[in-house]
Amino acid sequence: MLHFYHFPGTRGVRPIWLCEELGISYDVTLIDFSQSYRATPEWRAISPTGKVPVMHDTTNGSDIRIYESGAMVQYLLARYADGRLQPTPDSSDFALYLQWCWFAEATFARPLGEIVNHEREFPGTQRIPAVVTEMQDRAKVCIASIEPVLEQQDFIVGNEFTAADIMLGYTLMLARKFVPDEFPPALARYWQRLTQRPAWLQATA
Ligand SMILES: N[C@@H](CCC(=O)N[C@@H](CS)C(=O)NCC(=O)O)C(=O)O
Repeated sequence: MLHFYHFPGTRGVRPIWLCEELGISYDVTLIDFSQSYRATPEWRAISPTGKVPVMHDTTNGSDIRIYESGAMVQYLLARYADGRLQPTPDSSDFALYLQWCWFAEATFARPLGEIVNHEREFPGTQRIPAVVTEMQDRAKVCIASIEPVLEQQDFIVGNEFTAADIMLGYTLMLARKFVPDEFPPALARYWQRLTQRPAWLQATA
């Protein structure tokens, strides 16, 4: 059985959405997302950095526990997807598939996550608007970089939905929240395409 420690609206959406797309069963423990709970020895024993998500796989007697949402996506694809939702390594799309998976978390989600942290650590009048604007600008560069790609195709790697769309879809959820501008047209259509998928609706319910 697959088990996720999760909190709604956070990166656990990615592996849960993937399970929904693949028809894999799983269960979820919703954790107390307060900083005080996440600092407890009990939670730090499960998640040493205090973050979510954490995945625990006990399928067939295994006892595998990991954090990092992208690693969970990769693991689930390798173990349980039978080749679905990712191009094969010999395909010409494979390198771009990897690029977009990493871009979603390492480059695009980074300034957005820092906005979350800034708002938490510097609430109210302590908030430094210029710092937030600089982080929003970095996210806007990412948005501008994917718009021409999505003008040419339905999904980020081509016309087929892949797990790179799952990686990016969650980041777009953050961008919607923390970047005030509307998405440009092709990205807005892509966002609609993603958020109409039954698996997305289930994962974010
Ligand atoms: N790269 C990690 C990031 C994990 C992460 O930052 N999780 C956020 C929620 S989406 C969190 O727990 N934030 C609380 C904190 O940073 O203390 C992943 O993809 O799993």
